[in-house]
Amino acid sequence: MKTQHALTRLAALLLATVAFGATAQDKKAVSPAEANYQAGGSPLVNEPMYQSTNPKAPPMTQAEFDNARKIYFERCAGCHGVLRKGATGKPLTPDITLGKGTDYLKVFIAYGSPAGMPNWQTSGEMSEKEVDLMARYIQHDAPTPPEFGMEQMKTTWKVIVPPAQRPTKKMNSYNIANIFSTTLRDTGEVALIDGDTKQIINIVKTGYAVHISRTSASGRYLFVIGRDAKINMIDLWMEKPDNVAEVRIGLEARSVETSKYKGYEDKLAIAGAYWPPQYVIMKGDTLEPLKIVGTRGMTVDKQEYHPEPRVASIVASHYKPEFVVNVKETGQTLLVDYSNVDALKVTTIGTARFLHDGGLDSTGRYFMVAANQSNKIAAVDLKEGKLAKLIDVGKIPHPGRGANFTHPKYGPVWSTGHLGDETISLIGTDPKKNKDSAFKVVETLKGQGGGNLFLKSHPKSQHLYVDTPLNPDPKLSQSVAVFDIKNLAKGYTVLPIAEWAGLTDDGAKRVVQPEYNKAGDEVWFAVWSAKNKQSALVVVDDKTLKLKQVIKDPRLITPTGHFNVHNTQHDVY
Ligand code: DHE
Repeated sequence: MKTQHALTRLAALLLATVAFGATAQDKKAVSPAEANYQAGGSPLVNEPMYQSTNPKAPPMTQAEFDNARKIYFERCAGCHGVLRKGATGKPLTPDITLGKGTDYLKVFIAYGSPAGMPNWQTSGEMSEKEVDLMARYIQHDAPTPPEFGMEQMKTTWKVIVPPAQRPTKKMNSYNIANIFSTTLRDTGEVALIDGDTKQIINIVKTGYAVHISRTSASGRYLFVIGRDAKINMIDLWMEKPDNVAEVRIGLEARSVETSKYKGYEDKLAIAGAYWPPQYVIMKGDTLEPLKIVGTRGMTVDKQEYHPEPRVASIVASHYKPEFVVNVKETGQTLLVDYSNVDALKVTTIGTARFLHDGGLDSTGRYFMVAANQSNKIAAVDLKEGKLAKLIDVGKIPHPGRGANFTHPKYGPVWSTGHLGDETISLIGTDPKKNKDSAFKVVETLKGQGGGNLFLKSHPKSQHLYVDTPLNPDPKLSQSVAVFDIKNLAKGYTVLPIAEWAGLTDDGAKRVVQPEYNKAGDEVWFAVWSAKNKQSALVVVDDKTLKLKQVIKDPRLITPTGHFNVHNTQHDVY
């Protein structure tokens, strides 16, 4: 029985690799952690969609179709795309799947593939019945979620406190530059925490699973965006900081930013959607949507049309009145000149697929963005408006916004860790004084292991902190590595952050995202447990690398990202 099982699996793997036309990129093994990271649930699961039955496909009842669609948007859309036309995973359209047939597809779904398809049935995540359901579902035409244009946006737009009724000066005694906005992922809230006293100021209702928080140029407003594309605008001058405006800019999204160029401070906001593929420019004081721009278009390499290129990271340039908008599936970085929203000028810079997260170098001139499935970092020159260099790095770079520091030998560097290996790539960013090192990997550090998501340093710190929340070994996912930037050859020190949190519940306790306070002498970490388990924030003294404080509160449910107002406002990282 065992041998038969092993043979079936082998056959399945061979078939799977050959039949879906493996490319160079496919040959790399993908860990379950990486696959699960990409396969995060999509809010599109709740959208009504028309069932288009394909007469050539195996029959399904309406109930079966709805159930399969739900599973698809919960588990599969993140990689295979909303329209199943392929994203970081393979296309699964009927022209391909019908020829394979149900039996073949069942094997593929059940056992996975070395190209990164998870083994849904043998891992216990799907039952045999569900695998059969999915094998039939993907032979039917993909249902298309609705578009989301100006009319729909306007119906979701609310100005809770109009600008004229807002305070004219700061009405509280908080040191607002040192407030932290912490995502409470599964409750659809952010916690505003006083960085000085470590007390919770307010728990603010937001969209579901807020992805990032960004501060306006003046430092007064905080913008957060949920996975469901709902933006909340929080006024930090209020006696108790809270929402003053909200809008939904699509059905699924990850990025929001505000105008930072001189003369445009706090004037505009922008957000990018995963679905529909579009970005939206809004008024900076009310979130009134002004302009929607679609991102459907051609890929940078094969110059093929892509029907759903998702908007990944967005950052505001300090050099020009421009937003830097990174389009994932096409591998195009757009410099959107917002000086005249009615006549938008967009510079399209071909970088590489699939663009994800990134940040500015220490001068703010270069935007360093990860093309994660290409294993590259693109350095985009925001002064000249062109690509400075494409740089090969490790496997699946994942910098967050990256970490800037001065390397003792190579001068200013920007660094990224990797989801797919244990390395940290240090890239020179100073073409003036350190020309030979500019836009090259000048040194590769070895961290604790793969599964890194974020790393951070600070101009006032001597340290570089690297997390590994997606490493399958709990010892690694519950701790962080710290490098002494003056003595990188010494290797790293491990800080047992989850252990320091002293949580009595068992569970994941993933340690995620180092974030400095304003002074740069403390580093905060989230200890992220399941919704029904206790979580915490752990504050480390940056000088001594000793535990400074643990913040626990029953309201701190599933904390993930946390953003210091000052550091986010000034792009200090
Ligand atoms: Fe993120 C940044 C997309 C999974 C926490 N994440 C980003 C950005 C993008 C993105 C495009 C850059 C935004 C910007 O700078 O404008 N993230 C995605 C996904 O598509 C992915 C892989 C799967 C998904 O379904 O969402 C994904 N991300 C996660 C997580 O599982 C994390 C750990 C928890 C969560 O919220 O689901 C997570 N992502 C974060 C955080 C940042 C982020 C904390 C901001 C980092 C920073 O320092 O700026």
